[in-house]
Amino acid sequence: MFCYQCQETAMGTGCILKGVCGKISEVSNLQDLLLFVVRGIAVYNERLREAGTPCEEADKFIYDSLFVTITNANFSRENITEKIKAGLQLKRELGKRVAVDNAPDECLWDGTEEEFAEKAETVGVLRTADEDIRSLKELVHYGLKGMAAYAEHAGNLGYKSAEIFAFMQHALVQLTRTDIGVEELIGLTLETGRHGVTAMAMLDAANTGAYGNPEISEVNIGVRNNPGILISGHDLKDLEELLQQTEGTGVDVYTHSEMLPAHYYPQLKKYKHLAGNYGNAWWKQKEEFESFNGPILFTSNCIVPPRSNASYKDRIYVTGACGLDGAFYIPERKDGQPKDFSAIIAHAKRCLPPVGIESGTITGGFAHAQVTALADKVVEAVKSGAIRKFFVMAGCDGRMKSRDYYTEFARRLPADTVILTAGCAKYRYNKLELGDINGIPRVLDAGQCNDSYSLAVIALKLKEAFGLDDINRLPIVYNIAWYEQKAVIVLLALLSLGVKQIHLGPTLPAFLSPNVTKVLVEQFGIGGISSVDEDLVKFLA
Ligand code: SF4
Ligand code: SF3
Repeated sequence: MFCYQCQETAMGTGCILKGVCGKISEVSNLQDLLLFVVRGIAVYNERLREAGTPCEEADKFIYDSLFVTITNANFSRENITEKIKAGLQLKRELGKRVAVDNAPDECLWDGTEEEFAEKAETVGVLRTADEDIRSLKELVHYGLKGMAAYAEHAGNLGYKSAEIFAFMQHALVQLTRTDIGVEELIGLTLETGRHGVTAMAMLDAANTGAYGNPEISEVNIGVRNNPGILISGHDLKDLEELLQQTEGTGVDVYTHSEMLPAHYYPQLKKYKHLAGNYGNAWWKQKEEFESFNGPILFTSNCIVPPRSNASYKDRIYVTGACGLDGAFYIPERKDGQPKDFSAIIAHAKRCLPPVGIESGTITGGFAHAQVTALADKVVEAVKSGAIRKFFVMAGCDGRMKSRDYYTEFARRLPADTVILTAGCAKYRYNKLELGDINGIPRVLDAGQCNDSYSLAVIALKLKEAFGLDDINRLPIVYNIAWYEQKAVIVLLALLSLGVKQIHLGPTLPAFLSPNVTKVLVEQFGIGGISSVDEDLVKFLA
């Protein structure tokens, strides 16, 4: 195996024996093979689209499979093998509908399951010899994975975009080319960012269309005395259906990690048995799931495969793009019917209530509409000097000790600064007592990682309010923590909006070659982080 798609990659260079995330070599290779098949499907479907007859099943298969290969979503050998078989079948059918001249191996190869392992070893990241081409191809691939995740969540709410599907497939086709050069790939990277903005805007429209605009909300972080189901990941449709099916059953629903912002939506917070948020960011789940006592549902990343002796091992349910051997899989919706959560609800009823690990509340709900409603107050606070600077500290959390930097940085920011956040990065500082400025909390949580879109909208609104011609003249510093590939699409989206001087930590991506890093530094002023002391001086200057 060779995988270097996330921030925790082994030795900061690449996982080669087993993933730090727990992904075994065989599964990593199968994911590479799935992506190879997906690229072949994209070639056929692009031709069909040109002919005006794109295959919808292929659109869905492509974004779903990209999502499956995102860090910490799917660890199941069986599930990914089945997906490859389904992909090969789909590819055969598409091949009957359209001819492709000079078809790449991605189109031509059609092996049996016995041949998967051998083929998989030849189609991964290292298939590309040139390190800069490889770096840019993977950068685009990872951006597409993030975009696919957002397309899937929006799709679950009935929002689809032919433009996004066309772009994703166009980009995948470009990635099959062995003659593509650095300049073309840089152009493709920027285009990926532009379409990332569209995908995030679409998901924002889907979420707010279905559940209303997030509003300032207090979320309980303690527990009640009923059995509970803990729901993790990012899919709000799954949560809504679970809430509907648990209503009146005596089972409470708690959110975990990236599901926390569900509490900010009027149409989700109205459920009285949406009891609170349990625990912290994804990487703490091994200890926190023990004491939850009830079943846990993963609707997307981040899963940490449990230890063999974990008490909660038989309480894990997965759905959507998730996969974990030994976990109970809840099938997709069919014929417009909701998913069937009866098994997990019955399971919860047999369990003890959760044991509390915290108490009190946290506040969030500062997505773009809510912040816009407060715009006058915010602008006034900036003009009067009460707010000196905003720090966008969105992104991901992770288990590396070096991420203590973000807690320390937040703690030591002066009292006239405000943190704008989104994603699970917030768990590094959202329970600190950082106070408020004239009633504006010093940590404004816009939501999940995909709601980073809100932060961009807020920046554009502030630019307008201050009559500036350049988004980079706002008093905003970007100090972003990344981990997986959704952070990659967020980064590319911000670059496409013209945001410069983004600081990325705790380490720069291993998949950026020295030359590609140089381009990002020269063209966009991207930089890493250093010590809290140094960065505070530098960023406040
Ligand atoms: Fe390693 Fe990250 Fe890939 Fe997992 S996803 S195998 S930790 S680089
Ligand atoms: Fe977190 Fe996995 Fe990225 Fe959605 S849940 S931000 S890491």
